[in-house]
Amino acid sequence: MIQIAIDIGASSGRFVVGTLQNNQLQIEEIHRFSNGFKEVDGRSLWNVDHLLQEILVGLEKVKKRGFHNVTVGIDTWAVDYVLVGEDGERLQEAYCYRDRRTANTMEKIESHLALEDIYLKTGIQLQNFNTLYQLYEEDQKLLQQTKYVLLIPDYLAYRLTGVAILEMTNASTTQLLNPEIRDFDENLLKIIGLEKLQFAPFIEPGQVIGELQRDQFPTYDLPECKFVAVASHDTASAIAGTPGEKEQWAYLSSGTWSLLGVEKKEPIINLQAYQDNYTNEWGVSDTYRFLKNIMGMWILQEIIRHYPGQYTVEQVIKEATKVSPYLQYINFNEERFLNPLNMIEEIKLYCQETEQPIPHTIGELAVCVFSNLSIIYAIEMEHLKAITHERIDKLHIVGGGSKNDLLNQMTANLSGVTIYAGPSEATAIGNLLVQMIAQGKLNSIAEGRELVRASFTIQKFEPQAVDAKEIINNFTAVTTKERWRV
Ligand code: LFR
Repeated sequence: MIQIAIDIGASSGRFVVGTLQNNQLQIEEIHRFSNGFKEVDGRSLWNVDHLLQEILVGLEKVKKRGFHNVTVGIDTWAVDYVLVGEDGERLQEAYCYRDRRTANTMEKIESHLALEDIYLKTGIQLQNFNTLYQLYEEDQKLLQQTKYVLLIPDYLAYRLTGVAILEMTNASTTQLLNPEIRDFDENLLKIIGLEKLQFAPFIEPGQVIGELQRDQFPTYDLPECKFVAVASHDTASAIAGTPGEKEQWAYLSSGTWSLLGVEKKEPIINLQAYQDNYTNEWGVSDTYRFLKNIMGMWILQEIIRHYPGQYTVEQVIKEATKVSPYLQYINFNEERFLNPLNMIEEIKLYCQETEQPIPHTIGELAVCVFSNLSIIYAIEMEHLKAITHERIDKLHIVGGGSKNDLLNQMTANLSGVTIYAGPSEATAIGNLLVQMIAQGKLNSIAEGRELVRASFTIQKFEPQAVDAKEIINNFTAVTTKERWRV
């Protein structure tokens, strides 16, 4: 039986077929579609019906390609959900985590439980978009009618198979679970007014969810599909598909977000991790991803959006190579860059407020983004080392952002570690590996990672001499709020 990964990111989704040939993993993309949230009456919403339709179109293509019997795994971004009623129907539109309704929710929740205690209970970073805060803002009437709160990939699988589950890796990002008991924290559930029964039964990556209910979709010519739970959180899949070997490597999953961290056997939940806002998301094979969310290619995607049809990412990177780097220092991890009305204006405003040169051209804007991302990566590598007390010799960059040679080199220079870039399709690959383990084609993630090393080109970037210290000091000086005029 052949394996198909359905990997849906914030800006696009893809179907990737994976086969093992001569001890190599071959992947082929057979369907791609767009995704993105839309602003509707001041709310940021996903179109989950569109995703479902594209999945059906993709499955038809699978059959047309001659694959009549397949296993399928779905992964998407984390934290967002759909409320489903007693009749199995969707009760509301799916909010995007960038929606502004949770801007002040953490302050409100603090009256129930100190943020520090929420962190110590869950080990999950405090981000106002976590499911916990989103559900806190949800309509209470709807919550009472809710049979299941289903995370996005679980909802899609539910519509296709009729089976409701809660996949563990993604479940951890809700900030409702306690790793000590590996179950819901009753106190947190009470705060949002939900019962544990309103979440579907847990499932681990590798377990079977159910069969595609082909009779429910009579207008589509569909293959026989067995839906397998993968690491349905895209970042969990990406790290499963990262070709790290043994110890002492960090990863940077570079897409809409930049997720920088290390893989651990145990979570690290202490004051320092809390203060630096590091998370402990659950991974495959009982691992934890100790990582930091860094605003990533989202910033660039938003800039490019203002030049409709004019530039591809590759062209923008080329423009950026023509401009001097490190002319502005901007902390892109500030809340104001999460979903500004106009990213370019927000960047310019920041530069104006901090009395720095204002970038104008697409090349200037892009190099400004890459400069500051490379600085933030370097700073976070230091934080990682300090919190984990580990040496880190290598940084594996995977995901679409790993194709950016300019940023890869800048990151190597500032962090002083060797970068191993690729594969760019690590998420789909991680999704496939879990299915292959479930099918008995592979024995473990370690074996899967070996396969990735043997199958894909990984590009190496050695650090070149730059005055990283001075650049980082300048960044810290400018991004310290007290220095601002406002
Ligand atoms: C990346 C990602 C991150 C998560 C963010 C929001 O696609 O899944 O891991 O923090 O999206 O869900």
